[in-house]
Amino acid sequence: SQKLAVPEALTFDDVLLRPKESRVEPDDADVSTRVSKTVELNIPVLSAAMDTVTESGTAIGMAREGGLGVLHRNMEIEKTVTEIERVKRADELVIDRENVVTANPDQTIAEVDRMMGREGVSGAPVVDDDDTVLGIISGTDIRPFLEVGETDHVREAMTDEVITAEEDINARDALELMYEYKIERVPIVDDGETLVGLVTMQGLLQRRENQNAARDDDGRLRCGVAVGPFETDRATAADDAGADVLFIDCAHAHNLNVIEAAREIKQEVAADVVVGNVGTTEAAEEVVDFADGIKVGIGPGSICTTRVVTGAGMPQITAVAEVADVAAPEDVPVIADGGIRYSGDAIKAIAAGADAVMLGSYFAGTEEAPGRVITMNGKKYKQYRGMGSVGAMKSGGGDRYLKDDEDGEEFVPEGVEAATPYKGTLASELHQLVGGMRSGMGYVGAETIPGFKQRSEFIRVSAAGQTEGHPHDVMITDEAPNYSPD
Ligand code: RVP
Repeated sequence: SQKLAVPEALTFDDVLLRPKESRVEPDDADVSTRVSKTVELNIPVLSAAMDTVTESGTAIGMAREGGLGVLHRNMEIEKTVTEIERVKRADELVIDRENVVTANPDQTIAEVDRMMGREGVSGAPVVDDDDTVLGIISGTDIRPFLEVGETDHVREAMTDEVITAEEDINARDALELMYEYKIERVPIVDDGETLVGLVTMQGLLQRRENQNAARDDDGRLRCGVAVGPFETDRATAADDAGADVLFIDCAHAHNLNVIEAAREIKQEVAADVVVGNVGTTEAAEEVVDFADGIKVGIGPGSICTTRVVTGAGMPQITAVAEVADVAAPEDVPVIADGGIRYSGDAIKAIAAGADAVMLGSYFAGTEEAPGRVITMNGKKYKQYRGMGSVGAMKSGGGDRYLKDDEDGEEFVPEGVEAATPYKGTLASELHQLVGGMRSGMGYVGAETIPGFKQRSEFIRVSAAGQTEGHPHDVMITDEAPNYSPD
């Protein structure tokens, strides 16, 4: 039958990269990339928009390492806005007035000591009721008073010759001031006296440590945000709050209503708009004219049951390649979303044509991911669930899978709820992931991501070849940081 003359589609385990002549050492591989038309990253990695993966903690960690976190949308719009603000403020040079902890000249030493402890700061500008800067008080100022004069006032203990700066100060000048006057914080003032912000040594050092961070033109961390295709309100609120990239969050974006709605959102916002998920040439052709990026993945996710529940899906290597064939000539970046278990999968996705990869399960076990650590049989885990699982849909994400009935009782889920081993910090996970990808570039002899996409070639792996590729015929005695047997 004609019906059975079907094409073959491939996924990660079906292929390997053909090793090629190389002079590229992994450390020399440049992994910077574009996630959308105007947003560049220093590593080609995104964390998934899932309520057990990305809130502001993960997003801050991702951006500091050079990647991008995409905030999930199982939250009120107001919370989306505060989460974006947290990311945007995290490494800001000048802390805004409303976030500066200040002291009052009439507070006692004991009071100000308690307040600084509570707020987690080691010093504070002293201001009067009109926010005029009168002095600055720090732990070192109050220590001599603490034993003898706890009831003395801040006014007596503070340093009243304050070094201040104007709002347009840059990082280098701020650091110079601090070294010159041996101070830890510089109040930022308007008209020479009114407090409008604060620069701290701690904040400056933090920024220095994250040389590779993904930042916007104002030096703030990059932040991605998932929005439903019909959530124009969330899209415009996120855009106003400073989101860099909006991700139209839909399990099947090759739905004409979804595409129309996504086009409307694109008209409304300044941020880049990534459209997804799709997995075919035909879907890519429908969106390539307006999307700033296209996200690929129909059913590859570790917690995803779309393929078994609906019978539909596309093995991920073929899906990425089909979309990239349409997107690349139009200069639209492609993101491979889901199914990545190892660094090798991630670099294979890039070889297939992706500019960046998105992962959920890989990061769900990190400290930064939302949720508590749970202990089962003496081992530590964190919860990880599909956004199309019953649990996630009950807390608001139902429309991604368009399955909730009127009263939300009879979900037909397309995801499961699970636990994933607890893994430690996001930075160490990213180190392994990106390190493995760099090594893959070394094996292929490519120094950049675009070069790698050009130069890489796949070979097809048999079942026997697949077995050979994993540790075999041995009993693993020590856990490797980047490999665990399935
Ligand atoms: P993985 O990295 O394999 O854990 O996959 C994560 C991806 O799975 C997400 O970015 C999303 O595209 C998809 N997902 C999220 N929820 C569900 C579901 O419930 N089916 N799928």
